Amino acid sequence: MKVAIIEPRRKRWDEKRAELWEFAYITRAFSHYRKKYSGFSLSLAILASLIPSDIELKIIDENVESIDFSEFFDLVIVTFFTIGATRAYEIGDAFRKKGIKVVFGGVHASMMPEEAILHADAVAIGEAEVLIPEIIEDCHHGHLKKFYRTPERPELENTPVPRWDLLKIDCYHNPTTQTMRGCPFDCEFCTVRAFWGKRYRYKPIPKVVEEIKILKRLFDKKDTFIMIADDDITANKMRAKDLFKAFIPLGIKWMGQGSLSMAKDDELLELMVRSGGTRMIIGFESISPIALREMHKNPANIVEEYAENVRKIQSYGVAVIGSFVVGFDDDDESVFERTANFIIENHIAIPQFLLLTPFPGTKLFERLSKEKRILHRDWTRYTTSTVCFKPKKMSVDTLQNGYYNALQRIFSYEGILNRLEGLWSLWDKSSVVPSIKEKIDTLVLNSNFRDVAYGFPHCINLDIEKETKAKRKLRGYFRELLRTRKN
Ligand code: B12
Ligand code: SF4
Repeated sequence: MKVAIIEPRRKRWDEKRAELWEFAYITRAFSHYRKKYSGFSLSLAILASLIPSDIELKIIDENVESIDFSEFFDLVIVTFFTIGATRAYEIGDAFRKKGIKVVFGGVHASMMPEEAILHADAVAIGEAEVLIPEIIEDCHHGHLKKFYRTPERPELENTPVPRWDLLKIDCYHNPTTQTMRGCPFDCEFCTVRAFWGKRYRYKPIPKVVEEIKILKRLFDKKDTFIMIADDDITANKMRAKDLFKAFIPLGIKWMGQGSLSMAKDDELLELMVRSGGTRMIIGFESISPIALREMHKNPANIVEEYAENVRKIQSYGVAVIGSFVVGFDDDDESVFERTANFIIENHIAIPQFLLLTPFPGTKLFERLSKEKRILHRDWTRYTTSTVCFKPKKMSVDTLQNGYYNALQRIFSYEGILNRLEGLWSLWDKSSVVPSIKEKIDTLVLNSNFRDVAYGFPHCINLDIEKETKAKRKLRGYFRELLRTRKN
């Protein structure tokens, strides 16, 4: 049997316009160091680990290579999120036209199986570890079922080591791994609880360490930078501390996701930084307590404590990738300026400023569908920078343009300068002073987010003189940092 595992190219809805989520922006950002794609989907390596060794296997990440549609396979497995769905359907159609069996899986297909099955022979709903063996067996005997689903969720003690070695490692900047699954919270806009369940499932720490050692060997770098794809690596503080202690001797740098509750635990923050945790994605989501309540956000999100939380976390030398969303039902036209002000005044290192997007399978999607507020199902536009639903307290245009305006303000030269000067002065006083490289990274990442933000329709009038001055200052910092790094 010959099997292909494919991750579709994330297709732009407008070829001329880059999107914030594009991994390419990170590629450009890091081009000072190396020109590589920033990361890969972990599912490629996990799916590969589940295919029996007597099966001929080809892994194709369409983001770094093209698909040869003339090649024959007995089975093509396609894995994708919503952003990849449109291209996945094209790929499914193309292989099926040639009589090749196609199976879809991943979050989007699991949430929209009836849609996905129109372009595949089978759709897998759930986690690969449980479903792949049955799919392979059925394919081998020539009778694939239409849908594969199981309520059973795999424990992570015995899952096979992801086959990162089968990926085209040289094409990627940094690897991804995962140490836990599940989330007990149920934020209205998120698919995590629906897909992974409400119970935290942990990979044993020695297993995580072994996997990281494999990644280090494969990526062959002294300070391998690893993306840890957990939804909240700090969810269980005791476990997180043990995990970070185990990371320290590995000599890695890593980024992860965590909740604001980390700000309350100094020991945790210190271990995090000592273990190489230099960037943390944190979901602030909204600066409106009403919106937070309505979305059922983690109780650790207390708006009055945000400013102190950010200051505390960044004072440890961490760059906060702060995720802020606008478009909630409680948001009116004032939300843009208030949110942009908060981000700039509190020196958020790398803002992730997004439009609320009703991804399928979320309670938000369900509610807005019932209220007939979903505008379309063109998944290429589910980018988190394009309005896909009718907002409650403003028009679609006001939300769209207000978003562009605030985004462009956050990433104006003045906005970047204010944030980074504030951040770096905090870092300079930190007991764990971040390396020059981290300062360069924040600058470069911001400048590349800026490129994307200003690729969107211009919705802002800026003081040209102030902008020119700020730009000159940022350039000066950049040159100085590069010089210091060289010496
Ligand atoms: C890490 C992460 C990121 C990282 C990506 C890093 C990287 N290099 O991969 C960053 C921060 C860059 C990121 C960005 C974004 N992300 Co994100 N991210 C995640 C997160 C936390 C983990 C992803 C992951 O690696 N999971 C582990 C892998 C193994 O899971 P998996 O791919 O789903 O595969 C499993 C199953 O789906 C299944 N499976 C998959 N394929 C197949 C096939 C078959 C045949 C079978 C049987 C099973 C199967 O088995 C696998 C293992 O059990 C998820 C939430 C989550 N917990 O999944 C959100 C998530 C994927 N992100 C999400 C979103 C919205 C985004 C952004 C659009 C946000 C933004 N605007 O910036 C961008 C888009 C990025 C992109 N280009 O696709 C949403 C996607 C929702 C959706 N319906 O598509 C998620 C689900 C979170 C949420 N809020 O609901 N993200
Ligand atoms: S946004 Fe975070 S806290 Fe909320 S359900 Fe998703 S993973 Fe859990």
